[in-house]
Order: sequence, then structure tokens, then C-alpha cells
Amino acid sequence: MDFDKIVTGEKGDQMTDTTVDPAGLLAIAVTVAREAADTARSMRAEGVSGVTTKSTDTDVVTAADRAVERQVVAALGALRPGDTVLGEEYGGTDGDARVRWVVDPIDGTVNYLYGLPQYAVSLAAEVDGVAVAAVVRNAATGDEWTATLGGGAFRGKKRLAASAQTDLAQALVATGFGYDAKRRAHQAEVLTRLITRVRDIRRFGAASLDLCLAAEGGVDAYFEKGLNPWDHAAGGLIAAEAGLVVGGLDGRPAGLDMLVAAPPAIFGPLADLLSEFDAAGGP
Ligand code: LIP
Repeated sequence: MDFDKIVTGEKGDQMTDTTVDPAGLLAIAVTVAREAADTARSMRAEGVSGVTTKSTDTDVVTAADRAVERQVVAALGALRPGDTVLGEEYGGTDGDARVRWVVDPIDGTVNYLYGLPQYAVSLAAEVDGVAVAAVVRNAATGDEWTATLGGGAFRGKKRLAASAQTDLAQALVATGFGYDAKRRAHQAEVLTRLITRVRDIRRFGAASLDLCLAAEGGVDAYFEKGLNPWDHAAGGLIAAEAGLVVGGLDGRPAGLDMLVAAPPAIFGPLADLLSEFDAAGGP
């Protein structure tokens, strides 16, 4: 991480960490995310460049992913010099501040690669490890979702209320798949068993946007194995503030092994089926 020398301007005009107020953190998150989304969109308009791969030959990262994350880290360093940042492409900055920012610079990178308008800047602020402010901004469309802990979830100025579905068999469920072929095979086996127990399945390709879609009732529920903190830190708060239960299986919190976001009445039945199908298991 070579961002420890972030140029932050004159001492006097820096915003120091005098507050961990969620509203103040959200205002910063929205400002930074909008500028980052503008960069992602303008770089896409010039064509995709610097494409390399990470964990597998389909797990791509582009010059835009890297540039957007550098921009976010630099902006946060200027506005909140004492905070730490965890990002998908450059990892975590050093320090033990109360506030940690969690960023996916372009969530939905394969959509970005193909020019599908379903990719987002996802940015959350955690205080003492708990997400208290979140923004997800679709960089292609400008659609923006926000939330603060206890303050509700919004799309623009519209307050969100998620699905109140009570019958799993009637639920429209979104999910996603990893990049590793062995994991995808296991996820396909789980899907084969689940698909007859729900209304239908949707796969859009960006966890943060899937969680926002669930938050506004565009799907009833969402689950996925293998999500990193930057995939769901912001969308998870937005989904929870819209009324969904967000967690893992068997009483565990949401994490790498599984994230489930569902209305209270069907979270248990869905989680039980996913446990029965070993959805958190496998490679
Ligand atoms: C993506 C996730 C998505 C998952 C994809 C990929 P990325 O993140 O948002 O839910 O299904 O496989 O992991 O790689 O575009 O940042």
C-alpha cells in the first residue's frame, strides 16, 4: 500500500476526525462515491484498458478499478486523514482508527468489461467495526442508494421498504457465482436444488446492486457465497435498513462463507434450505 503519503492539502482545511456521526460520514461517502463513479463512467466511455486477471482467468481487474480505488483512497485521505481504508484492489491501509472505509471501486467488473450498465462504486464507513453509513452508486446509470445505521435506506430521496414476502415458494431470489470453476460447479448444484423451491432466480453480476435491488423490493431475497467485505459492506447496511434480515447460515453473521438477505418471514426457511444444500460448503 503506497498511499501513506496521501497529499492532504493545508492542515487547516482538513476535516479531522472530530465526529463519527453517521450523517457526516454519509455526506463524505456520497461526495467521494459520485466523483469516483464519474471516473469509472468516463474511463468506460474511452474503452476498457489495462485488463488483467486475479484469482482465475475470468476474475478480471481493469485500469479503471485501480484508478477509481486510488482516487477514493486519496479523497478520503484528504477529507479524513486519520481513518483507514480497505479496498478490493489495494487492500487495507495501516492504522487503528475508529473509522474504516470499505470500498469496491467497481463492483460488477465483468459487467463493466462488457459494457452492461450494472456496475457500481460501493463505499461504506464503519465505526468500531460496524457499518454506520453506506452509498452504492451505479456508475453507468447514476442510480444511488444510501443508508445510515438506524436512519433508514433511500434510493435518491425515496425511503425504501423491502419485500414482505412470507412464502419462500413465491420468492424471487437473486444470487451470484464465484470465479473458480470448482466453486461454480458446487454453486450450480445448490441452485439446481433451490430453483424448484422458489418462484425464480435472477443473476445480475454485482453484489452491491443485488443488495440494493433487494432493499427496494426488486427481488424478494438475495444470497451468495464468497463475498468479500467490499462487496457487501455498503449494500448490506442498505438492505438491513430497508427491513431485510442480513446474515449467514446457522446463526452466523454474513461473511465469506455465505450472505443471505431476506424478509424476516422467509430468512429462516431460505437459510435452512441453503444449509441443507450445503451452500456455504464446497470449494
Ligand atoms: C462480483 C460480485 C458478484 C459476484 C461476482 C463478482 P466484482 O464482484 O459483486 O456478486 O457474483 O462473481 O465477485 O468481482 O465484480 O467486484
